[in-house]
Amino acid sequence: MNSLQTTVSSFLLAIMGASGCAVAESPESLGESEAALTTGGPHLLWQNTTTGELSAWVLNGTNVVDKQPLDASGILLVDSLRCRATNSCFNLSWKAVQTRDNTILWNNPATGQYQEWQFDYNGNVTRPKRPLSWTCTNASGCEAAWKPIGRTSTPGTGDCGDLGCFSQDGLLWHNSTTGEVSRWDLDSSGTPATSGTNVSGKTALSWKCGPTDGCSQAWKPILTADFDNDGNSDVLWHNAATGAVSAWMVKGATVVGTRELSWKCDTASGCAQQWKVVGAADVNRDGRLDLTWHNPTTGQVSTWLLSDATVTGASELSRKCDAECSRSWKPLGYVSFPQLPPR
Ligand SMILES: [Ca+2]
Ligand SMILES: [Ca+2]
Repeated sequence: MNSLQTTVSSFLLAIMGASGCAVAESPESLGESEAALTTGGPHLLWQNTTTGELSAWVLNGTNVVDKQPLDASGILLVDSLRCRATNSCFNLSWKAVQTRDNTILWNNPATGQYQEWQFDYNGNVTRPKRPLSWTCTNASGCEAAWKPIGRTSTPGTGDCGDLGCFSQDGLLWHNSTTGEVSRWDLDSSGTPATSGTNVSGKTALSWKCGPTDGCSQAWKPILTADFDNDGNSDVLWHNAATGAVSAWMVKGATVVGTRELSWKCDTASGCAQQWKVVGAADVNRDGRLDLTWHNPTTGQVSTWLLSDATVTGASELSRKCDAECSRSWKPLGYVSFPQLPPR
């Protein structure tokens, strides 16, 4: 057995060793003492694809301490918002693109719209933002050609004023036919409901991943996250054939290099078929991003703990979402709850 196989096998052993079974039951309210645990994060957000219900596993490191329901009652009076947790519109119309901090970005493929929710310390959705000013529709050919990868941040540059440089938000896309990786730049001016919803333009990254060099056949973009904590969101890719998981390290719109993780998840070992990336967050709270996977068959949720590109070990959550659970629930990604207000 070569070192690669050893690495894959030891990963599988590490994440498959635990036993036990639990499903994501209906959400429960948290007591006051438990509520204190819900501030900050990361916590793992799930969606019931039948009912649309949202529920978070509240994490204390790798221990799941309770669930926090996401109650969308705060938005029920907003007639224009066609997706809410009290009906089944999620699986019919709107699909989650990415969670980040206390936000969820949704896409309606029928209209090509993208819209963000913000929620408060109780998980109530308080601020459904206006849909982004650009759409990516089927009619225009955009939806077939371009897939959203995730939200991005880019540090501000130039004369930033007395308050310092604000980061520029964006939404990154990949066109697997042309190879282009391009960002919608989001204008952060305006009211809280409109800030970040005006697409001011688009910016192509300096590297492409298309079919001419074999890239887009082998590599799929997984998510965006800032792996080196420099304020620029990086792009994580997975090659299921080789198992390689590698990030494009980004500065502004320039890809300055790659960072390949020391562990792999390939097809030959069965890993790539069984495990799907859930999200990147600092699960063990050591200041470095980690990468979390879910196995819908066994229910395990396991995290590669990262130190730069080195995977230092795997850490499995205390709760599982197995095959029965996975028929209804799917992980959307990590969220964090804002701090409780002062009393
Ligand atoms: Ca970065
Ligand atoms: Ca970490």
